[in-house]
Amino acid sequence: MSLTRGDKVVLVGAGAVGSSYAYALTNQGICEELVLVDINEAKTKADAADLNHGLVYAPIPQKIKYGTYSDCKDAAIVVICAGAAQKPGETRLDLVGKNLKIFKSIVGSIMESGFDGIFLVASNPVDILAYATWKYSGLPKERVIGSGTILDSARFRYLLGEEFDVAPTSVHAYIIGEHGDSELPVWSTANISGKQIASELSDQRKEEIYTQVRDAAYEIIDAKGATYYGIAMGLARITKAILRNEEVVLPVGSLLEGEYGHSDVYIGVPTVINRGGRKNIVELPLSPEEQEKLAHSVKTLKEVQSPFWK
Ligand code: 6V0
Repeated sequence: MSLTRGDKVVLVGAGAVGSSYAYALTNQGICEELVLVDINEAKTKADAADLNHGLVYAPIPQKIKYGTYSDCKDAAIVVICAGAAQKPGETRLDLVGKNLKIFKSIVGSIMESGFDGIFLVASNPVDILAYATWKYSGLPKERVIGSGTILDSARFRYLLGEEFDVAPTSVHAYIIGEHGDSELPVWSTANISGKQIASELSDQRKEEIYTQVRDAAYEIIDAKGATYYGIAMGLARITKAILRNEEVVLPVGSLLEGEYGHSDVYIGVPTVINRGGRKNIVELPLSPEEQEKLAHSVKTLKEVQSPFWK
């Protein structure tokens, strides 16, 4: 396993998601050094100052500053939350062309710094941009991770926790596939401390819960313009798993190379995360119906992605 050095994190794109992620990192004391990079220099410098003013109340000493791409040189992780956000009514896939251009330039600048760590990508459409980051950077697949279905699975576990009146941490259930409309719930393995839950819910209730998960982003964006706290906490969780070499299973965006019968696509699947980045993909025993839905999700992504890589 190739290990990354230190625990320096560089965040590129300190908007709603990025600054919430920075706040989560600072509060949880996940890294000792955090650099914020953004084209909006004045706002991002102010964010760095604001975070520094809270350091006396943080759990560990930390160095936080506004920086440039040259700061990526010795970073363990570069997290990308930059880019145009989803507008009301716009699907994540609509954002592709806009954000691919931005990513080519951002990833190029990061690699020019001599960066040799792990990329964590959150910008949408995240599966397509994680794939683009892997291609543009030339880094091994283990060192490019998308946020995948980390947020969708958290929403699913939260709703199931409410349904069964149990803590969401005791619900073991995954949303896999595209972070978007073709994602699917894996009901066949969903359980509370080993007890299967699919048989305890009617088909109608299962559909309602899945629809709530799938459409949560649209509802939140309609009401407050963007979603950021949930994803920020998910990104902080992935960052901690990498820096502490946790070998924990998280539903992130990983490159498939034959797993689940698919290849050449980044998609949300349970993945073991350690200091080297992504270790291996966990292949859930999907039902035939789930396999079909995953195949549809892969197809949806490839149809959008393929024209850009011919
Ligand atoms: P935002 O608040 O507009 O922030 C974007 C930030 O990126 C701004 O601060 C910009 O100045 C900055 N930026 C733009 N271009 C560049 C560039 N070339 N270099 C450096 N910085 C740049 O958007 P928000 O924070 O709400 O969303 C950011 C991204 O996260 C979007 O693509 C969202 O769709 C995506 N999300 C992903 C989620 C997930 O589950 N993966 C969840 C929510 C949002």
